[in-house]
Amino acid sequence: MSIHKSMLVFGVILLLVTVACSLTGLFSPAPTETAAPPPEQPPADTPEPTATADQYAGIEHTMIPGEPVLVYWAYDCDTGRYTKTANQPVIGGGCDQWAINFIERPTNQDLSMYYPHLDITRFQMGKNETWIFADIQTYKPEGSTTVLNGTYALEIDFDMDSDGDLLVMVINPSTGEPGEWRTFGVQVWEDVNDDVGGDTPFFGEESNPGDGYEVMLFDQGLGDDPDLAWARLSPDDPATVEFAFKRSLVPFEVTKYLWWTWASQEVLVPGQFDYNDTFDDDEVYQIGNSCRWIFDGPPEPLPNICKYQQPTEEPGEEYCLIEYTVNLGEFPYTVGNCGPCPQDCDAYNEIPNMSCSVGCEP
Ligand SMILES: [Ca+2]
Ligand SMILES: [Ca+2]
Ligand SMILES: [Ca+2]
Ligand SMILES: [Ca+2]
Repeated sequence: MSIHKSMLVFGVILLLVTVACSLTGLFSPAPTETAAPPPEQPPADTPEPTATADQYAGIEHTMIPGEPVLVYWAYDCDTGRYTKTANQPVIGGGCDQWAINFIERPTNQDLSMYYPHLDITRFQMGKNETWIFADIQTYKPEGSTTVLNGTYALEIDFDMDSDGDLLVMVINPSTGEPGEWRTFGVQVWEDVNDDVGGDTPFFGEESNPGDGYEVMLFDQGLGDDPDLAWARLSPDDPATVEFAFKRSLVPFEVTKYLWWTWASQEVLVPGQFDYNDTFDDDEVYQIGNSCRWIFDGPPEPLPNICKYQQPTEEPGEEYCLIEYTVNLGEFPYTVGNCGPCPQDCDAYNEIPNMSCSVGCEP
C-alpha cells in the first residue's frame, strides 16, 4: 500500500510539474504533452469500498416470498387528485396535522413542488401461512414514470395503544427490478423499551424524551433470520412498493393490530420516532404517513383511523355499499364502493362519516 501511495504521490508531483511547465509557456499549446492522464487510481489501489459490502455478500436465503396476498386495504389522502399542476400542490383539509402525527407533505416547504412518489394514496396488508404482505401505493401521474427513490415504511402497533412497536422499512426500492424480492435496503426495527410516541403517544410534544426504535432486528439479511423481511417494486405498478416479512415478527398473543405507512425522501431515522416529537411542525417536508387501519379485526374508532376500507373478499357473499364522506372544508364529497359485505356492516355506521348498507349491484 505504501509503495502504491508513494508511486501515486510521485505521479501527482510529476503531473503538477508538467502542468506548471506548460502554464509558464503561456502560448505554447502543448496539450498532448500535459495530457498524461490524471493519475486515476487503478482498481488495485481501491480495495476498501468492497470490504464493507462483504458483510452482506455471504448471506444465503432459503425462503423467498411468493406472490403477495393482500386483502385489507385503505385509502390515504390523495393529494395528487387535487393537484392539477406540479408546482401548485393542493393538500386536502385535515390531511396534514403534525400535532397528531398525521402527515401529508409530498411537497416542499413553500408548496411550490409536488412529489407524487411520496404521496401515499392506498395501502394494503394480507398474510399466508409464512408471511405478512403489505404494499404502499403512491400517486401515479398520467404520462410520467414513477421512481420510488425515497424510504418507504410500515409502522405496526401491536397493542393498539397509538404508538408504533415495529418499523419495517426499505430505502430506495427503485434500484431493484419490478417483481424481484430483495433484502437490499430493508431494515426492521423494534421499540423494545416502549417509548416511541414519548410521554404523549400520537400527540406531538416539545422534544422527544425517548430513543424511538432502538433495536435493529434485521439489516439487509443480517440478523437472526436472513429471510426476515423483503421488499420489491410491484411487477404490475411502478408506483407501488411491496413488503413481505415473517409472521414470527408478530407476537404470539397478538390476533389483530394497527398498521400505517410512510414515504419520505430523506431516509427515515428509526431513533427519531415519533417525528412529531423530535421535529417541529415546520422542519420536515417531502414526507408523509397514512391513516391507520386494523389488520385482522373489525374497524374501531381509534386515533387517525382510516375512514374508508373494504375488508376481505369472500365470494358468494351479499354485496354492501360502503360510503365515506370526505370533508374538505366547504367541499364535502362522498366516495362509495359496492363490494362483498364486511363481517359486521353495522359497525361501519358507528364510525364518523362512514356508512354501510346491505344490497347493491357491484
Ligand atoms: Ca397521500
Ligand atoms: Ca404500541
Ligand atoms: Ca408524543
Ligand atoms: Ca425506544
